[in-house]
Amino acid sequence: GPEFDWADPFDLEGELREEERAVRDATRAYAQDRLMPRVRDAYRTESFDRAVMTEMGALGLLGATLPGTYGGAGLGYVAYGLAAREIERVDSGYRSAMSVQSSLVMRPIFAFGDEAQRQRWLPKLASGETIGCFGLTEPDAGSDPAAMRTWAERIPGGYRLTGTKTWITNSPIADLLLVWAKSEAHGGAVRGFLLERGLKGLSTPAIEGKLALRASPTGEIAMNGVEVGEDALLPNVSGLKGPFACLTRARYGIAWGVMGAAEFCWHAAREYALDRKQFGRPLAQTQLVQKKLADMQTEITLGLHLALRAGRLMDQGRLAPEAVSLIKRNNCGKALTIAREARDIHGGNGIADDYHVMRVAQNLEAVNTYEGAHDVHALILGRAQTGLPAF
Ligand code: TGC
Ligand code: FAD
Repeated sequence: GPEFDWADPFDLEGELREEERAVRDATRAYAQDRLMPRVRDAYRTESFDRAVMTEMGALGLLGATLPGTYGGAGLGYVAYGLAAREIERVDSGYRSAMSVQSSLVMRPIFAFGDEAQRQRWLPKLASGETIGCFGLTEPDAGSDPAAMRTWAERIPGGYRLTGTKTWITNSPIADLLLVWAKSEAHGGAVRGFLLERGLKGLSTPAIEGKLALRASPTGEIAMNGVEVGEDALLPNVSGLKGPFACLTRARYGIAWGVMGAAEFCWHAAREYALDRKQFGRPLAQTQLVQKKLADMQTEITLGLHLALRAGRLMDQGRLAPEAVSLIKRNNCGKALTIAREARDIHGGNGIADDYHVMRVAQNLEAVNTYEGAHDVHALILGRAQTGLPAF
């Protein structure tokens, strides 16, 4: 009869194309050889090695789905998802860096920028020489970005921006800050502006003391009358659908990424339970632990296969944003539960960073909140099936 592969029960591998497997293998080798040895200390000391960006750039992981003309690798969405899974198998913060640069900075410049903006920014973002960030969230506008207050006043030849963005991945180290603001010249509509570090009135203080995603810098973008020219405006999108369209792609990548984090925890818990003996037998030979491992295997298998289906649909332009909400929500929630269980199976050792599982669980707390909190995605799905917005 057919053999059961406990690690891949429904043959995900067999559904992948050769070039997708090649991207996955190259990313896995990089992540395990270069990121894994750095992550414990990076997390301890809250430090992010800028070289990670140029390394990812050299591998073609930044803006990977964009065409080669702008430095992209022209990959499909399944390959992009597989790469996110491999990077996040090490740390959600490294996947954050890849997601933000690719889906939240390069994609909008490609889709909504003019040719001059594309040529000026995309190749250097693709190589990782330039680091970008995405400023949507504000202190009083998180789940509800429509409540944003950042204002772009019309001035001769350009705009003057005033406001504060917060919880912005990579803002403290970004060279290029994509900021969404309500624009006086456009009847108060939300528009995207490209701000360069060094502008007068612009600062990016770091948020200190995070207990999640410590290997990923997070900060504010404070704009105190920052003046920019007309060429800072992204000309080809108006309204919240601009930032939301970027979020759809980033959320898709997260749905894959968190499954990598969950797989790390599952495999670590299984190995630990096989090695660790209490009451005269391995922990793995107890019913409670076996049930936990079976639940992990089941949820990861379901989550990965749905992520693959999502990627195929996205490549065909057939994946609706609501479907992305479903998979972002479910995969993040399930990954978080799995990471907490894996931490528990590790006993006291589970709280030590050498065992990694608690770092992964802490990270997933944040991933379950950013890019649309778990419950907010439930409300998106509730609206989609009842027609009634309950936000
Ligand atoms: P709503 O009326 O629903 O939509 C306004 C306009 O936008 C369109 N739209 C979308 N378009 C494309 N893709 C999507 N996903 C879209 N979602 C909505 C919509 O059709 C409409 O267009 P139009 O032409 O009619 O104007 O707006 P709402 O204000 O009612 O929205 C409610 C809600 C909850 C869905 C939305 O505000 C939301 O998604 N909130 C969550 C906020 C969020 O996700 N923030 C993320 C910030 S970035 C981040 O966290 C990065 S972390 C990255 C990392 O480090 O990896
Ligand atoms: P709130 O909106 O205040 O929500 C708090 C709680 O209330 C959540 O549980 C939520 O589900 C719940 N809630 C909210 N509204 C409702 C409702 N109507 N009904 C029921 N429950 C509700 N933003 C960016 O723009 N760019 C970035 O790069 C970025 N990076 C981030 C990195 C990190 C590490 C973190 C933690 C956040 C980042 N964010 C970023 C911000 C992130 O998108 C927001 O934190 C998120 O959207 C939630 O907003 P909030 O924190 O204001 O929470």
